[in-house]
Amino acid sequence: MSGDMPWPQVPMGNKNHTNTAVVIIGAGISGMCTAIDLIKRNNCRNFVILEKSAGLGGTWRDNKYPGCCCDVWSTLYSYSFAQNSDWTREYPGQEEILAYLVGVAQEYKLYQHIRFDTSVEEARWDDDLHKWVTKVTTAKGSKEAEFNPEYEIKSDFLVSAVGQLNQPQWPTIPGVEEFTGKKMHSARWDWSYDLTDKKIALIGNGCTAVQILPEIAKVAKEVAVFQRTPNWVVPRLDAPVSPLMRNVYRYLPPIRWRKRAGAMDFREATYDAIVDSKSDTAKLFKDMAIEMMHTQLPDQPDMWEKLTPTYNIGCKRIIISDDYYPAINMPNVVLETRPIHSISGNAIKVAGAHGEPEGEEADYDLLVCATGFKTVDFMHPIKIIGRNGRPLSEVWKKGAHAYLGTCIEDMPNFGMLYGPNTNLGHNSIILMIESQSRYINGLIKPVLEARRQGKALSLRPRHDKTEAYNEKVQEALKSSSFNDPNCNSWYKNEAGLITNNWSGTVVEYQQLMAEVKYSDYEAEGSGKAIVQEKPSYKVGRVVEESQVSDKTLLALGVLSTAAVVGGFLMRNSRYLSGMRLR
Ligand code: NA7
Repeated sequence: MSGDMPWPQVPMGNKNHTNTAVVIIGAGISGMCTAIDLIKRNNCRNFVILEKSAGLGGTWRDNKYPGCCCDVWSTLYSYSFAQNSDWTREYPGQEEILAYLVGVAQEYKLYQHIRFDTSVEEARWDDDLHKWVTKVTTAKGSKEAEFNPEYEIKSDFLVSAVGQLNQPQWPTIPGVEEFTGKKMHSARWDWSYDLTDKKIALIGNGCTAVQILPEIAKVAKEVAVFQRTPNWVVPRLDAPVSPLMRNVYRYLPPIRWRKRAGAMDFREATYDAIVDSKSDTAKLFKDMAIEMMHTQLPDQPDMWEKLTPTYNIGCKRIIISDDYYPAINMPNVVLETRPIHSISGNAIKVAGAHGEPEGEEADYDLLVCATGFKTVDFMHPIKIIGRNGRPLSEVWKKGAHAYLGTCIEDMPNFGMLYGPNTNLGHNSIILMIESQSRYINGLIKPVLEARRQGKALSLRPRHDKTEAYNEKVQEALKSSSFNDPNCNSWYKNEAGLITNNWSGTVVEYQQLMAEVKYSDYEAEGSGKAIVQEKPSYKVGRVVEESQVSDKTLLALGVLSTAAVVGGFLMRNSRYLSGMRLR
């Protein structure tokens, strides 16, 4: 396998099973993007992707509950360099997204780099070697585990691509662990369980629960939805994409680009609605939400009261759905807004105004916990130990933070994707991930060069730069809707610090990430002259917003139609001339 390619083009072979240039943790959208950029931008195939699951796709493999789909338009939900013309709906479903990711992995020959069923337990920076030492275990019951249950891999660079929505959060309700019926977390769905005619308790009413309810209510005998806090729900306006339009997007790329740029423009324009409760767009979204609720639940003021939030729109993730309220209105669905007191056996007891058990307890066959993820415990449960043996938990004792949401002080040669303060409430996360992947690859470049020269180089973000950056982000977030004290959300940690969301638009972030300034980093090792001689490196940004007028795109559309038709005629000229002869 090692072949005769020079390093770092040579992929890891058997002999280098435990020694590589780059370790990437996670084979989801972020890990795949970083790997593709390593190949394209650094001409590097000397890397390994460690994946805990038995397949790739990350969150799109984990989350396969009924109705699972993305709340970002399909037109924006693909890599900019691998745009998908084949989405069958305006909002893509989980199975289609997973199939798309598998296709991309095949196209870039990523499978040869992925070690499935391989879980990272710990990664420790070795100050003497200038390398990360990553400890992995292989899944119990796998063939690998029979002879190689755990081992270590040394690498020059470490990338965390484990995402923010990775570890399921189970509710802390007394008795939930002992529930005697069937119990599932939304991110661990058991499709072998038949829902037909079952009595189902659905805990939660976030984005996930809202997608699950309409599907399970179709077949269940009864569904009780346990809502703790109401959410703002706006229309989704989903629709199929016809085969004709899919062909148009495939063969006339300018039309696809126009659609994508339009979606980007619209999504960026909704930024105000999310962060500024006094903005016109926030008011527009609120009005839309209320109008839809009143239309879909006509003449039900009691329900309107239960379902209308008292906090700013955007404070929690805005839910996009056309079918949640109609599902709530079904005769076999009950909305329960009293808190859950406890669970015993397969029964749920609710609580009255003072926390005391109230009313009859009800029995359920199935308990669905659509209760989200451990979002503020970034990289949980992996132990990361940096320079001078400093654990990440100590760096983050006041809350997760990173330089540009990507690099962490005292963690040399380390980058993370979808890290602290990089989540969005208004646009596609893939846009942020691509920026981070480019940036991280800009950091990896001199590290690879140093090793190629037989030297070592470590880069870690400067403390003052990290502090100044995060102060600025937190200052901007203070006045945003995310900070509304009237709501709790997965964007904040227990102390109320917003650790998950970015404070600006996507374009602002992309601009910030378009250049790697090595002077923002402490450089150490025999190869440090490499970055001293070239203090910065432009990685650029993917420009997704509209740049050209509709007229120009129309002209491009006409040209590409001519090119397609011309190509067709040339390819078939013999056949066509044969036709003429006959
Ligand atoms: P979320 O958005 O974290 O929602 C979790 C839901 O579970 C939310 O409605 C919570 O109520 C509810 N919850 C959590 N614990 C309890 C208890 N103990 N009792 C009742 N209800 C509870 O997770 P999702 O999976 O829906 O979405 C996560 C992201 O995935 C989403 O934003 C998209 O980006 C994709 P609360 O509102 O906290 O009162």
